[in-house]
Amino acid sequence: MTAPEPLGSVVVVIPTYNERLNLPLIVRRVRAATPDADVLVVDDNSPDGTGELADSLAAEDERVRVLHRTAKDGLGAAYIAGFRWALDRGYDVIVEMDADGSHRPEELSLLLEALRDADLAIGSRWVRGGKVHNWPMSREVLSRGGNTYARLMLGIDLHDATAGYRAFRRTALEKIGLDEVDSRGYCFQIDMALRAIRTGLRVVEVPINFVERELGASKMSGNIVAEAMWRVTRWGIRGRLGQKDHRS
Ligand SMILES: Nc1nc2c(ncn2[C@@H]2O[C@H](COP(=O)(O)OP(=O)(O)OP(=O)(O)O)[C@@H](O)[C@H]2O)c(=O)[nH]1
Ligand SMILES: [Mg+2]
Repeated sequence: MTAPEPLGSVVVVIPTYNERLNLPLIVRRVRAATPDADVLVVDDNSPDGTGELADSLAAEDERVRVLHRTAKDGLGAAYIAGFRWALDRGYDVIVEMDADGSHRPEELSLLLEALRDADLAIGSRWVRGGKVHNWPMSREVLSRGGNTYARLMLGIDLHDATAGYRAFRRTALEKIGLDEVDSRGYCFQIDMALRAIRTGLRVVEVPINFVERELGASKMSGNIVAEAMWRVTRWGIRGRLGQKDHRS
């Protein structure tokens, strides 16, 4: 048996918009759980001062970095900016993680382990062993329903295509190509998963414990759900018409 290939340098990208209460907690947990990983906070000029708080965390810890953007432009755009930053600096593994504690840093090692045999590891709520904690039934119905719709519409074998806890190999992001991705809300996650699968990358789902945020406000909105619905519908129809390129 050959030894598993080393994964290399890791950066955890954390997008923030008004996460002042959560940011110090999540950064501390990431640093404790994976001391060798760097952290990049991508802040969209949060009115509550999250960006300045991120700067002070970065001043205390050289492994913490901050990317400031000028205005709220959606989760997808923030991640794309963070991915570009990470690729430019040569990181081998790029992780997506919410700031609100829903994605437990203590489970990051599970994703990184799974990435040894994959190009993209997705922390999944809806595979055997996956769990959600403190979610109202309405959110569970929305997430399960959205995932079932995406699976049937797009013909992909993923149970949690909207999950936002992910680890990519840099080569995966390079192959996917970030220039054409313009999904804004959590549809961004479906978009990236679909592109990964259609590019022929190895995608695995890892069961996680997803914990509903306790502090701060959700950014989920009707617009975000609507964007996901119309984009998935359009990609599904294009796929059926044989147009593999699902660019919007
Ligand atoms: N930079 C940036 N971050 C964002 C933006 N929208 C959301 N985020 C961050 O993305 C992460 C996920 O956002 P949430 O509001 O938790 O959305 P969600 O997890 O789908 O919704 P909940 O389950 O209700 O928490 C959090 O860290 C947010 O601060 C944005 O426009 N820009
Ligand atoms: Mg959340």
